[in-house]
Amino acid sequence: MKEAASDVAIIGLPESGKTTLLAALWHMVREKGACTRLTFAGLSQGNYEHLNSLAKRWRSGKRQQRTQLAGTKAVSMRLNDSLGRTVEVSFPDSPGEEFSRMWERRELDESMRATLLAPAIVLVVNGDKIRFPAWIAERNAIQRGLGIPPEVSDVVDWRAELAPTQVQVVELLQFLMSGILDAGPRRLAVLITAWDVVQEDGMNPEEVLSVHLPLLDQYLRNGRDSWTWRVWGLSAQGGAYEDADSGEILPETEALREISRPSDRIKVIDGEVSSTDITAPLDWLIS
Ligand SMILES: Nc1nc2c(ncn2[C@@H]2O[C@H](COP(=O)(O)OP(=O)(O)OP(=O)(O)O)[C@@H](O)[C@H]2O)c(=O)[nH]1
Ligand SMILES: [Mg+2]
Repeated sequence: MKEAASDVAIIGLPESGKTTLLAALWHMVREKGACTRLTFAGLSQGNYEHLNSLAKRWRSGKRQQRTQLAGTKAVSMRLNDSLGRTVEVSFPDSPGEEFSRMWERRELDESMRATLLAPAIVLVVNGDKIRFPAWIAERNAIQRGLGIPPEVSDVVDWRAELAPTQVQVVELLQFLMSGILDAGPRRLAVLITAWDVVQEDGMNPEEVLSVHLPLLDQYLRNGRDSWTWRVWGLSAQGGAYEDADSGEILPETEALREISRPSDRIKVIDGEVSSTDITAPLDWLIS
């Protein structure tokens, strides 16, 4: 007999890799013979045409289009584990701006509220697009000291959207643990995406978290909020995609297209171990 469905919500700032993750996940769970811990049980929300077109783009090595506010297509799929338990995985598949807005204005879109009450969260952070802290006051002082007039200075006034990635992400997690979104203790899988780029530093995912996102690392380690968490590296593409709009051709993208089974492009890094099972973090979330 099946136990009650668990729920997982996927969240992440703009361009963190949510749609690419959805495309690769859809490909994997729909591909015959793919070896994944969780297998496809059904689609609760969303349509096959939309998902198939995301997966088709993914297979042909093309970047996903930026998710637009209008025409947002929420997706919920049911996956089964080996014990017959069902997990319902929900992608608001809203643009990341929706999550930025939560941090910038402390506003929450009503339609996202139910999804964000999920007992388990996947937080997607693009390891190739981490915005590091910049000491604006210091840079202003240096430019003034050098006599650079303000009109040619490259220092801009602070705006919430310019805050470092880790500040935005920690605030987002705190938001999920307070007020109307407080759903008690929860599980959290942090996925550091674009791992094919990040891996050049030679660190494992925990090390990347502590070196490149130390505020997030400390927030999670110190248990200020009740997250039971783990971190993975994820390359849902397997490598860099060329910018087709500018006519770019990248040997790296070509090489990816030549891999005979597209699912072999995927890398999921758990500590020092690499696999192609993109469902592994989801399986941990419900274990
Ligand atoms: N190198 C590399 N780049 C990736 C990978 N996954 C995603 N990206 C890139 O990251 C950027 C954002 O990916 P999306 O999947 O569109 O991100 P998103 O979170 O859906 O973005 P919004 O919908 O705009 O919020 C794109 O330029 C992708 O090509 C990866 O595994 N490797
Ligand atoms: Mg998207």
